[in-house]
Amino acid sequence: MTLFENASRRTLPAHTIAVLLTICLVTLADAQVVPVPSTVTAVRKEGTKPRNVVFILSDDHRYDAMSFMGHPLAKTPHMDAMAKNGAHLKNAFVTTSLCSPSRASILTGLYTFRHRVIDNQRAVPEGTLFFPQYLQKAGYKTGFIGKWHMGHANDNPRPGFDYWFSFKGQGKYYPPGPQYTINENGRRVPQDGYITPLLTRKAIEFLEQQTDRDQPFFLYLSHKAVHDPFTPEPQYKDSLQDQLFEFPTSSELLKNNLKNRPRWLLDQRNSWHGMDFALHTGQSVEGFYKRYCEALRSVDDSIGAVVEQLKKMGIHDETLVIYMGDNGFMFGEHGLFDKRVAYETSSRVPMLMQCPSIIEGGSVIEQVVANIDIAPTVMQAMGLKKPPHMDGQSFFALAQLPLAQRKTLPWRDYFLYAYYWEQNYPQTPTHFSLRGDQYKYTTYYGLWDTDELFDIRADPMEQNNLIHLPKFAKIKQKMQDRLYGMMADLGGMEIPMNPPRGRQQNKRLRDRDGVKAADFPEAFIVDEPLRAIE
Ligand SMILES: [Ca+2]
Repeated sequence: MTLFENASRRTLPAHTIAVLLTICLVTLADAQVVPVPSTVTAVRKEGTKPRNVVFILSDDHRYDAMSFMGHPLAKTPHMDAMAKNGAHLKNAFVTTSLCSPSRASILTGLYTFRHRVIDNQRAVPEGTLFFPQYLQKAGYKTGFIGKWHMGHANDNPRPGFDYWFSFKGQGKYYPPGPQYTINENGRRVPQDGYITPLLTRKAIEFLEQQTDRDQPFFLYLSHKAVHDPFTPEPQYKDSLQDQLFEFPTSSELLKNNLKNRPRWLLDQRNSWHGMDFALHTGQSVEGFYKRYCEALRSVDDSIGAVVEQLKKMGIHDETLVIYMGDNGFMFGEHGLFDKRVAYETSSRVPMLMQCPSIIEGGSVIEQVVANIDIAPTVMQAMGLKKPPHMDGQSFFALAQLPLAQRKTLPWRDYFLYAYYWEQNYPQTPTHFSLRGDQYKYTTYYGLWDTDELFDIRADPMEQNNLIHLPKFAKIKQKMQDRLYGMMADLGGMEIPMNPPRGRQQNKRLRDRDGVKAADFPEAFIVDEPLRAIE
């Protein structure tokens, strides 16, 4: 019995059946890798009304730093309101946890091994297609405001946008000098003060100009915050200074490697990306975390201002608003200070969506969704078919279904993650990870080190590496086979490489055992020779 037959027998409403059928077709179309085309062809879905969409992205916002999730430091009333008025996609991930690769996946709908933006140092390869190009081709109005960050070389308008307001690379919280400028549609304009409210004002201006109700619009508002150097807006600065903070249990310093941790992980603790030498400063992770949450307040205000503007324009209920972070961030988890790795706190992101006319308030979506799904989702909401070359799947229809139907839908059962080593930050190796609903397997490629297997249901903080236990050998093998099978099916069996560019951060603090490398995992150590040769 097909899903559609199943749905028909229960005499579901016509709208629900249409949604289910759409998901079936989308899922079936994902069977093989289709090359990226050389031209943009926007194909409209018959009988659908294009919807306006606002996509708000923040930088390095970790999945749990929202007050409705009970976070001890974050204050996010507007994110909380989005969750209440719409859906919280509680299992949202990025396929590579790093600014440029994740942004490239959002804009292309492709895994990193296909778009090949593997670091933050350079522009996208020639021939890259961004999904707003399809929206523009369909006659919709598109705007990009904020951080682009694929390459530091220039801030010129990129294809797919009618309105452009952006800066080179990471951008700046405050203009570094009077000569500093931002690119507004090819014109140089000064940065007027602290960045987050400035980007918000530009977003509101863009929305105000969308007065033609027959021309749908797409706004991509991409915040610079809350990337380091964590710099709050003056009204929020030091507001969390006296708040109590506890380090996560996984930050405990281990004196040996009896727990079979990867050597690279133990070494990374004393590095630019480790809690003992964070960003090569002597500062505490606690102070960094508080400033990060203070800077997040302005991003939250920005969401509130955008939602308020949609209300003013009378289009609040029918406009789809999506909020997400480009990657997670660790403040002491596993002894680390950054993202890049496949651990949950790094690869999970916050994601919220609202569209009150079709999405029930307070919905919680359990399905694993990802950055590669944004392009198909926005395209579906705007009445366009997903181009066949994209890896992601639309979750727009998923969010509209009642919980009971949502649970029976075909959806991805395993989530694939990839990170590629770069010389700038040599402490994080190339690795591939597969996350199922119970087990997560991660392999570190090209290192003499231990892989990891976690039961993420029983051990969500990934503290007990099961990979060397004989009773998990079959599960490890199954996960490994599935990982390489998926990589082969999706076109990921070649490792993308770049020549080195930019500074290398490879220093360690001597007085924190900096001259010593970590112990080998206990499972690698034997006391007697293993073989005798005659
Ligand atoms: Ca980022």
